[in-house]
Amino acid sequence: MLREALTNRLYGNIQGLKPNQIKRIQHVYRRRIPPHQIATPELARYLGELSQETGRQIGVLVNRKGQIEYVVVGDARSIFLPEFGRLRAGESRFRGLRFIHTHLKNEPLTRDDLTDLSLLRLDLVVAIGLDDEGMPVVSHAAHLLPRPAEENGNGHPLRDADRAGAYRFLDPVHPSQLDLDFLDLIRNLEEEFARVHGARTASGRREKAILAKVRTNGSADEAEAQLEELRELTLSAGVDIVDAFTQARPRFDPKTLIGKGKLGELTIRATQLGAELLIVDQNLTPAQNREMAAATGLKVIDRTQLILDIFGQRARSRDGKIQVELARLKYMLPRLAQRDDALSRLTGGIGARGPGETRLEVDRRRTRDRIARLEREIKSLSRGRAQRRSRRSRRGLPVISIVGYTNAGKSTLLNALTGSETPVADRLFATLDPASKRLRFPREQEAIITDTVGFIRDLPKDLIAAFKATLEELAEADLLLHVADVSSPRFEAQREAVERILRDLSLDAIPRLLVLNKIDRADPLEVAGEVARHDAVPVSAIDLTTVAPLVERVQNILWREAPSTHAAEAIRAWSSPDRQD
Ligand SMILES: Nc1nc2c(ncn2[C@@H]2O[C@H](COP(=O)(O)OP(=O)(O)OP(=O)(O)O)[C@@H](O)[C@H]2O)c(=O)[nH]1
Ligand SMILES: [Mg+2]
Repeated sequence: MLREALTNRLYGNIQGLKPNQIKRIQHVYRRRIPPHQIATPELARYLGELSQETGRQIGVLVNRKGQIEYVVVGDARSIFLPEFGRLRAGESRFRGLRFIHTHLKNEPLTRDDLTDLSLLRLDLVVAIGLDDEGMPVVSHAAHLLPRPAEENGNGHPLRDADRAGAYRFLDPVHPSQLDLDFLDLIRNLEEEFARVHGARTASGRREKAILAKVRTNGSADEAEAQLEELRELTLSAGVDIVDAFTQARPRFDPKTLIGKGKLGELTIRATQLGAELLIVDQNLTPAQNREMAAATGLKVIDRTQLILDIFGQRARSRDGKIQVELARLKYMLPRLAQRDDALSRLTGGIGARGPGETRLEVDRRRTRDRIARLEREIKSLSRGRAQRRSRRSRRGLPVISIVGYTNAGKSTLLNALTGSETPVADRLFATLDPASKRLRFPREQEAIITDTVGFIRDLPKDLIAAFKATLEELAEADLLLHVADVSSPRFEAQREAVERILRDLSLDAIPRLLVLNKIDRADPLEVAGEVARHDAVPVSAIDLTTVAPLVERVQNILWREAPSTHAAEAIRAWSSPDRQD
């Protein structure tokens, strides 16, 4: 029975076709396939005939009712599917569309066919191989698999994506013998996908991520170390990692950072492992983020957003919350401005419409208003802190600020020095709010010692701006204790990153002392080398017996062995020449 065609719009390469050919290709929309069948021999013949005549591949996207939703024209060797919304790759359902198209030279499924299958999560991809007369001779078909296949079958060469075991090839048969029950097949597959993913999500509701890093220059070791840091950041954000990889490329792909083939592979992995997040070790432009999300169906998170998320989870005090929110809004704003066309592009062609322009205008204006308000609050915050500082400096106590890479042991050291119990944790950015404590030295001397938020390589600039109030505190310090984890394989890179940030914040004029922490876990020879190289002090902040030399050294710096507090005053003035008190 014929039904009214949904549309007669043709997609793809229709230039140069004769009006009569266009009309006959449009007639393909009138065909219908019984739901249990993959394709009918009649449809195969008709597509073959049109392909033969035009010298172009012709394809159809068929829904589960057997209706043809799209008719697409390619060229002699390839065909491009129209842009339609991607599904979220974490889902266990497929697209609900299968792609059936002709191959003029009876080629087997191509790499592009298989990429479309996985990227678009098609139900099935079918190539109808034609002979020289345009008669269908064989159909090649493949579908996705929920887990790596043991065998590949059918003599198809193994490629990377195959090794990931992403799809199964059906036996090539003549189109009239494609008698597999399509609906049965797809239902079983979807159930299996759901089982695999369900079993994994049942263990907890944490999100799952695949990590990716693109290496354009620098060594493989360095890239590996950076990926390791991304791992720690991800875990600190409370996200599970199901896979991670680096890709070496001469340069970033300007649109999607990662190459198209790799993205396809990654989407397959995400589907198999039930991941819904893709976390990349680069900072993405809003456009790149959009492209990558569209290409993979995954939520894409860049390094800045990951760090912002961690900060968001950690912020406890009012100050901390305001600062983090400001940073997040600033990060969001340009992305918000892009959202309308992103959505309309993503939903284009499938009917659903994105939110209207007005709604987004409102969102943007509200965001800007809120940013302005938060900035005012932060200004007043800064003033409050400045007042507190000046009260403190009237009391004449020198200020020591602990700085250093996140997780270096800053808070642990503060606790060890002052006998306090600032929370400590083996995760990144455990401390967000600076805590100030009194530190009593043996010779009746006193100082204020402050713990700060940890630093990290490529600290997002919005975050630095937002944490200005906190970081300003550092400018008033008489001594910066730079705590570094000497047991880390990334010690040198971390030490340098901190030095760079101090320079960027114009804090490098303040006297500072490098403290090599976690010596209990480090090689003593290496520690000795670093001590000599940087005139540093070794400690193990978890072992109180190791901190005495540090206390001694600090005391000597602040008071230059002079026993009176008057001298301390003098030295404080000496040690930070540009303070205006
Ligand atoms: N083995 C060993 N572990 C240490 C030492 N110092 C700190 N740690 C551990 O390192 C982890 C991080 O310590 P924190 O004091 O929270 O580090 P932090 O520099 O304040 O980190 P953030 O606040 O997250 O920037 C904790 O698990 C500490 O117990 C040490 O000397 N030796
Ligand atoms: Mg801390």
